[in-house]
Amino acid sequence: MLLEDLQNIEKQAAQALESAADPKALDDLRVKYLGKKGELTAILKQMGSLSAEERPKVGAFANEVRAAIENLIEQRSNALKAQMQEKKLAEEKLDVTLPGKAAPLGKSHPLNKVLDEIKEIFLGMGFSISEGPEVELDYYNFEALNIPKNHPARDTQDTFYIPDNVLLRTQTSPVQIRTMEKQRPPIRVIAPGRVYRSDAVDATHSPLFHQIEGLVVDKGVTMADLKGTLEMFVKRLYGEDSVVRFRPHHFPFTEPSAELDVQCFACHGEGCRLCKGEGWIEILGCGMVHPKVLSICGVDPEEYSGFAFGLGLERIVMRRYNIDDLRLFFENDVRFLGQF
Ligand code: 2NL
Repeated sequence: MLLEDLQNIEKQAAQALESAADPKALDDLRVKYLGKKGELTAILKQMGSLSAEERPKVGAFANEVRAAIENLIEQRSNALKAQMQEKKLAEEKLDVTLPGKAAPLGKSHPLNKVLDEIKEIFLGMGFSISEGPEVELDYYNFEALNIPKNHPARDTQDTFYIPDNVLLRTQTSPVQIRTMEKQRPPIRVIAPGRVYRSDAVDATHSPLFHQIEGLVVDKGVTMADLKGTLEMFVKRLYGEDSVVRFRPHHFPFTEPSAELDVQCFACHGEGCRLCKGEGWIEILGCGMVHPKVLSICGVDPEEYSGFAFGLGLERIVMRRYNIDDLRLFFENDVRFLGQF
């Protein structure tokens, strides 16, 4: 009787396991047949009523049935795992021959394109690139540059002042003043960056624009170094056949001071629309660093001398790409930016 029951349990278990669809169903069946309160255990509990002769036979058979069911569970479990793995692989199937999704590529801003070119030229001449704060102290923007208190550049009409001697820098010279304070000569740096002036926006004015300043300080630096370095810069930027001239000028922070013009590349000095009939195009301002400025920065003007220069980036880029309105640089219309 019990032997028959055991046989039935094995048969039922085998059938049920056959249709167990997932690990949870499989575990439920294991509990149902082999668990402490399971069907096999229930049979074993009835063995007390058996004769001493029958008991070992039923016991041995019960063990066989348990082993058989365990074996079936194991097999079913392996089959389920294999099935799930196959399903997972099918779901993750990837066609590596499909064409990829093209990422829309951005472009460098025209100001950055030309700035990168200018940086390369000066890096090639042994300069390094320095940056500094756009919110500056009055001291670094004006005072240390020997710009007197009554100088028109200091006018509140032109400069964005923030209370307590703080302002938005109107040139990148403060970066170079800070460099001289920190670093002993020889110094060869350029300082590109944003500068601010309180101007109304139109085709040629913007309250934010970009400047590149340069500074060289060492023993025995002369006007010849200034002229040679800046002429070489212009030739790298505009072509080796460019013709330059230096015109006397005045800046409070340099003495002597000059402006550098390049001969108009459209009319070769004849005078045309590009150079507004001048024959020459103004590129930058420059000069020998004023001894007062060196002293203020803790550099002994008896021992060292230097030259400095400054140029506006926007004007150079506008001429390069024939852009007639400064506002285009700052509106960030992709139809404009995509053209360079
Ligand atoms: C211009 C003229 C110039 C400088 C900038 C400078 C900086 C230091 C000391 C002396 Cl730390 N000078 N900078 C010198 C001459 C001209 O800029 O027209 N910029 C647009």
